[in-house]
Amino acid sequence: MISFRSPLVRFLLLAIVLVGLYGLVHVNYDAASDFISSGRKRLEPYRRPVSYQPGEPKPVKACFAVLARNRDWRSLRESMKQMEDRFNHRFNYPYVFLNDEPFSEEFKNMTQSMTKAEVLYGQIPKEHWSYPQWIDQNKARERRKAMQDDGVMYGGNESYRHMCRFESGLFFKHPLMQQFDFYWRLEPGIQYLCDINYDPFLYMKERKIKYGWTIGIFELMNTVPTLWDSVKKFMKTNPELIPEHNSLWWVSRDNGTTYNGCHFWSNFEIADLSFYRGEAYSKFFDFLDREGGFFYERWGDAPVHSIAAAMFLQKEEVHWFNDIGYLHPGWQHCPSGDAWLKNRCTCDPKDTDKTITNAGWGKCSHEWELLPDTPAQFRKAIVE
Ligand SMILES: Nc1nc2c(ncn2[C@@H]2O[C@H](COP(=O)(O)OP(=O)(O)OP(=O)(O)O)[C@@H](O)[C@H]2O)c(=O)[nH]1
Ligand SMILES: *[C@@H]1O[C@H](CO)[C@@H](O)[C@H](O)[C@H]1NC(C)=O
Ligand SMILES: *[C@@H]1O[C@H](CO)[C@@H](O)[C@H](O)[C@H]1NC(C)=O
Ligand SMILES: *[C@@H]1O[C@H](CO)[C@@H](O)[C@H](O)[C@H]1NC(C)=O
Ligand SMILES: [Mg+2]
Repeated sequence: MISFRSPLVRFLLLAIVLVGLYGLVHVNYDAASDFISSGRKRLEPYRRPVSYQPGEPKPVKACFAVLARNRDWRSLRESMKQMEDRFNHRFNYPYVFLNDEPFSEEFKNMTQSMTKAEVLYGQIPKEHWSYPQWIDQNKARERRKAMQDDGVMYGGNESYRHMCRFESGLFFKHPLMQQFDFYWRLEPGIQYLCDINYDPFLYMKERKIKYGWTIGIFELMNTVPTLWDSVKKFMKTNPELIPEHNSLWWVSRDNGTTYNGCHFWSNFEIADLSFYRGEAYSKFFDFLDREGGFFYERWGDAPVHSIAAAMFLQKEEVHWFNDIGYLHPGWQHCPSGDAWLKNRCTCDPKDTDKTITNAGWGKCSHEWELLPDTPAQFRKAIVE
């Protein structure tokens, strides 16, 4: 007969109760972390709450950063609808909208009504959306004309250049951005193709990841004819800013002689703002800005961010969010395998018209996975 006075039986009952309580608490935590870390070095299971409320302090001071014009509100509602449904209705990270003009009441109405999270609207200071005094504006105009005649994409477009310069080196200096440590860029007219069941900001912060991406692709080289020459000049004069274990091999496969065009497609990017605010990136952007290529050519923020990440960060500090399905008109990244089913993806990984594959334009993503250490010879070649 079982006696409840027996110390053994009491101990067993207590153990059963404790195990039960442990289970109850853990149902509330997200199992996705284990899933996404498979394939990487397995980390200690991390207990993370599945949701945060609007206005509640988050484990990471982070926001969506959205550069937009007033007329973009309709396609932004599409993007926000996707972001909210796939991710943010549970996490409620705030949105920061920035514009070179004052936002209209209509824009504010039409965007804030898409989320219960906090929304902030800011105007870009004039000096962040105009010509620095060292730029020859006549030369810039002639170069735009020439690039347009040569059929360079957005080659004749002046505002596009201010946009690329702003996104390259200035957005994180806006007063509204100062309260944040991480940002996730959101553009009009994009789609999120799978559920995101965990907090990518927290994922990055825990692992000290500085830069996250989902599409790696080749650049149109006629937009950046002399960018790599400038990068090489910078590397020679600032070798102390380039760590031994960098990822430069991803952007140059010939020991630094040429740029292969690989870049992270920055219309999606999640980054630790301390990367941009730090000494290395600040010096790099100021140097490029002086070189003039944002206006005399059409340097994009994507190659600028990407070359900087390859140059200043170690491979472990850059993360491919392979499990995040994402479409920006032109290309999509569609996860395959278990993630596709589990995260309720709606894209077709075999739709090669849109889906980045291991060949052609998508080769850069694939090469990241196989990236060997940058050869010592490379370093010698660029800094000596
Ligand atoms: N405020 C403001 N935002 C701009 C301007 N030009 C572009 N943007 C924003 O900058 C981001 C990038 O512009 P996009 O037009 O999407 O450029 P893209 O992604 O290279 O090209 P497509 O999307 O293929 O047209 C978007 O968030 C735009 O809303 C501008 O002149 N003013
Ligand atoms: C903003 O929305 C409110 C109610 O939703 C409406 O009354 C108002 O007219 C709207 N304003 C503009 C400029 O769209
Ligand atoms: C310049 O580029 C933007 C895309 O960022 C586009 O919306 C706009 O129509 C272009 N302007 C001209 C004059 O081509
Ligand atoms: C890069 O340098 C290494 C070491 O000297 C050499 O073996 C390799 O062939 C070089 N690669 C290219 C593409 O120049
Ligand atoms: Mg776009």
